[in-house]
Amino acid sequence: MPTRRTFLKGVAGTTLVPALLRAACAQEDARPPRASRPNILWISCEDIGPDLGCYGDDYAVTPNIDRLAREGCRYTNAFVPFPVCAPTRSSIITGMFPGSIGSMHMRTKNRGYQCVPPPYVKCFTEYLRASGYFCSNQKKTDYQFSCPFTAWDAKGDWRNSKRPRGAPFFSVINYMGTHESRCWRTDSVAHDPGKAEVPPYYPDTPVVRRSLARYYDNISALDVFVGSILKKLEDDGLAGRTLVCFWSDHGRGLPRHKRWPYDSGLRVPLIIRWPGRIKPGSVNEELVSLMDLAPTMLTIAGLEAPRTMQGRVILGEKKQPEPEYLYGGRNRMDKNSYDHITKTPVVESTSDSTGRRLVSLRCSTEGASIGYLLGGGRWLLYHEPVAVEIGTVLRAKAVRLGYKASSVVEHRVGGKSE
Ligand SMILES: [Ca+2]
Repeated sequence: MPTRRTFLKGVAGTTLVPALLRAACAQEDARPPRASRPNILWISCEDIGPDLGCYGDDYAVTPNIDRLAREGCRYTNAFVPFPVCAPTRSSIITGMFPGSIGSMHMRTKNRGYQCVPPPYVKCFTEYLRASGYFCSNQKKTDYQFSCPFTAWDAKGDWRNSKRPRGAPFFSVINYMGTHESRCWRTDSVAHDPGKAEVPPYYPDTPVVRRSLARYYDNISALDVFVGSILKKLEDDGLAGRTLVCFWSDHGRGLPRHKRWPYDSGLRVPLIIRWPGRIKPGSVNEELVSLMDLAPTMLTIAGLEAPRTMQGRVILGEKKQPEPEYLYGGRNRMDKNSYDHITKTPVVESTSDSTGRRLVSLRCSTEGASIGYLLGGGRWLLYHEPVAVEIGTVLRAKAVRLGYKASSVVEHRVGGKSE
């Protein structure tokens, strides 16, 4: 009978579909009884540091999150590997450091390319799903690569009608209301700007104070949202057998926090409630990375984490020792498109010995394919000078695989060398 290790090895191989089918069948026998497989609910949010009442922040109004901490464990040294959304989210979903899978530049989405992780890298939810978990995501992905169709069953939460009756679930609900873009409007704030604590690296001005008040207003709205999700879980009678994990994807969406690899950008809140398994009101001071969540979720679901995962198991029977260090960093921020746009081709025309006009094209982006179009014809790959009539209009553009195409250059062929 295949073991779980051979199951994971098979999933990570090149014969993915047959391996998944074989392994999924094997899991019906090999996996632990269903009762030992907890439901898992992640409530994630954007762009906040541990600026919550339960972390000792008196300015924050967060009764629901504070209650979650009283019922679970509050991690005081939780960090993300990169201080910005997409690289960190690529790390959370794969259990890998962004710099080791090519996802370190912010951001690939809408930039015309995506990162290509090593072949053994998978979204950990692919393993959960193959083992029988119903996995739903509401709804942010932002992984730096296109989300594979094998990663999620549906959007929404555990109530989704696609969930098989009785199947354990893994649901992620992401709250966008604390994103940095929601801090820009400061015309009306509920928190008293005069009571905001201004960090020493900010000027103490009304604009700064109102921005901080807005930031905390958004956290209060997040808290209401968290309370509604937890109530929904309780209403469904699931709170006692569901692990709840609350986290933020990086620090404050304010200058010197988000995008910067100081504690202000890398340190995040992390609270985990697991009834019967985690002592209520406990505090964990270990160094923990959100990259650790992937292998941790797999092991508490009764699976083995692939050895290639760089995160560690922070919870449960397979818990691994605290590391001496965590690694964090940053790379390009919102600038990487400059290097991934193909350069526009250069057009030159000359005459050959018979007086014909010959058009030559070249592109300074190594490896780019140059295409040309004559009149109303078709785009063709350029490979040698093209003979044309004087007055012909030639259009050209280029593209390198994985890059955005260049802009189009238009050239009317004249009678002299150009
Ligand atoms: Ca974010």
